[in-house]
Amino acid sequence: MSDVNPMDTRRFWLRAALASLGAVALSGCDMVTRSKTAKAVLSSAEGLTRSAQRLLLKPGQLAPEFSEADISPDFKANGSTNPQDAAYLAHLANGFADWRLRIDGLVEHPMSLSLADLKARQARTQITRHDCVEGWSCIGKWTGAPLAPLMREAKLKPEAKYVVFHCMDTMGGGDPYYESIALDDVFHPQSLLAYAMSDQPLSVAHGAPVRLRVERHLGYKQAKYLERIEAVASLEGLGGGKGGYWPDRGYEWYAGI
Ligand SMILES: Nc1nc2c(c(=O)[nH]1)N[C@H]1C(S)=C(S)[C@@H](COP(=O)(O)O)O[C@H]1N2
Ligand SMILES: [Mo]
Repeated sequence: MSDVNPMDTRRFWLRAALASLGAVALSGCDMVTRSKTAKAVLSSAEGLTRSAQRLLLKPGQLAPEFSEADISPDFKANGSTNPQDAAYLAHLANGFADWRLRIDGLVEHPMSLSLADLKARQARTQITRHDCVEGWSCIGKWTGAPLAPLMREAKLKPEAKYVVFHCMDTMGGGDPYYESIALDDVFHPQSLLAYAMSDQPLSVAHGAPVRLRVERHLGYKQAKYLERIEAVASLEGLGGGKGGYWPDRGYEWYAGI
């Protein structure tokens, strides 16, 4: 068994556990029941993953990429899918012409980028699998500006340890959605500021105008409706202090898969 990749073994174990909970097909994506048991299985797998991934993955290792034929016909939308926040609706109404993505915090050169600025940059397209912690997966095709060159241009100060993604949606008027990643993922080649899905401008449901793709992580890290990228030394002063909307509510911050 020495040539068996331990990650494959772990994935097999996870798949087997999920299959035993009863997998069903829905909307062209893999779906498992949203039972408490499914969530418990998934979150214990996340606990395993955090240490397993740190041991097994080299920092630049890529998430698997798929072919056009693998793309899910109907990629599920989840979480906020139609933000009603006034500022978001105003941006949507004028086609995001005045929308800017700010890059600030612990950087030497703060930036403010229009959608056209982002589209004028180097682009990358990747077909990857999105795994939601609720127990479904879809394969989608994303195009966007790689994060690494932008962050090199903004130039992190030495104290910067994390990058925080601030979103425009507030989940029904509550706390704004946000997420954060560490520097290995900031400079990972598959980390994208995605503005297109299946060669079309990103829909509102999937995060228009721009969302993060950080492919070695679970769905809730894939922050939609971006407006600001902030470099910070610590996650303590933000939101509930756990580095993200869902981590503040009990999910693992390190959502590696
Ligand atoms: N701003 C924002 N980003 C978000 C969410 C959200 O509610 N708001 N939900 C997260 C969750 S749990 C998942 S699974 C994915 C869903 O992305 P999709 O709608 O493109 O499938 O977005 C993530 N990013
Ligand atoms: Mo999710």
